[in-house]
Amino acid sequence: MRLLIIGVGDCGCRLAGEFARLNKVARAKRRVSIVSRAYAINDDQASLAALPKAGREWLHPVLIRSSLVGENKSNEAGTQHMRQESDRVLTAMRTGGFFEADAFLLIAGAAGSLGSGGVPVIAKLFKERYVGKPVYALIVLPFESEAADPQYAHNTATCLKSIDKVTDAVILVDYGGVGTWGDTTQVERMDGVNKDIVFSFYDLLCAGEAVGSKHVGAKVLDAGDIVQTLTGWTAIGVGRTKFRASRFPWRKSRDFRETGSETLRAMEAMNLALIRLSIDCKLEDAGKALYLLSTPAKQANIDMVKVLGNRLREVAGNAEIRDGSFFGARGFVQVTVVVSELVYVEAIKNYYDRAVKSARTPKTGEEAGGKAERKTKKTTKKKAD
Ligand SMILES: Nc1nc2c(ncn2[C@@H]2O[C@H](COP(=O)(O)OP(=O)(O)O)[C@@H](O)[C@H]2O)c(=O)[nH]1
Ligand SMILES: [Mg+2]
Repeated sequence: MRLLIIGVGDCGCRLAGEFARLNKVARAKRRVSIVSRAYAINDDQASLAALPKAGREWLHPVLIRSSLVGENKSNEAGTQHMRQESDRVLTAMRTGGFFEADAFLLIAGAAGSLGSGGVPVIAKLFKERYVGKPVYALIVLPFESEAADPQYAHNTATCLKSIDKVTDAVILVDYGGVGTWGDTTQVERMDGVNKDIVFSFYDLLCAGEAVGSKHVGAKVLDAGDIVQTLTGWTAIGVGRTKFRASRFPWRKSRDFRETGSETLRAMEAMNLALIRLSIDCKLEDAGKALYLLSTPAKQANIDMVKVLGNRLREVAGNAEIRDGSFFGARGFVQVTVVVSELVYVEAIKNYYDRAVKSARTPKTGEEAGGKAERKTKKTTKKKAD
């Protein structure tokens, strides 16, 4: 699957940069292209200039005017600002990447202002302009240490409320306890977190693009399968386990014990993927799910796929499940799991509750979210006229 990436605000731009970098890796190592173009939209020139160099061929920074509201760090200020700048943004995006993409992925940190408020505005514009192409969002929830800040809680709640209505799916990422904003190693840690977030998409995006190459597994998981799966609140996770070196490497066929232990490894990888899902959720609630097995071609066996399927059906009993395999691994087995159409996500409810309770915020998350939503509707309607 090939994505057109649009990162908004500091968090969104850094992740867009990571996607561009990952595309470079995919092209070099697997000879596939997974990002048609990555746009990084920000009002902060220094932040755009600091984006990594690797993958710059696919990364297009879009500098918008800095916000007139100045120090207002609310989601609403971000929404308003993006509405004013939306023409500039759309013009800057004329450089393309639209036609080749199977879907759009908009990225932002939920607790900020420009990304949090701006992504729903762009999502709505895209939904109206590019009918038929799915619009997805990747939303990063604040760190545990930030969540106590009423402004952050309010922004997060408002962002979640409005993004849900204007996209086909929202992939939530909650790194909970990782790092604290403001400490000295933060930039490095953030970099690591960003790499982890983006890497979880690597196999998933490559699998369907590798058609006709040595990477094709027994069953291809392509863009159509991913589009069928991604619906509403979504979590993604990746698990990897190493294969032990064969005791008899000269033998062509491996005995049942070896095959059995390899299948066990695949199972461990899936369990890891489930533990590492990007957001805590009730798996039994999921309406859709998929798993992708990535192994070295030599170690692939039919049992693995079957065993993994049984395991996922066990934990996500109500989900419509899709699967595929892919020979992208060397010396290890890697499993990607996506669970989608989640009905209840504890973290979302917590943010709604927190925003409502928070005394310092001028409005409750719900009111503000609804208002932002109505305003967006009005402006886009005006534009359409
Ligand atoms: N994972 C991750 N989170 C980030 C990054 N930069 C900022 N954040 C988080 O995003 C939120 C602030 O959003 P930010 O992007 O700075 O605001 P904006 O520029 O107004 O959109 C906070 O919760 C930050 O911890 C990043 O590079 N990676
Ligand atoms: Mg910013």
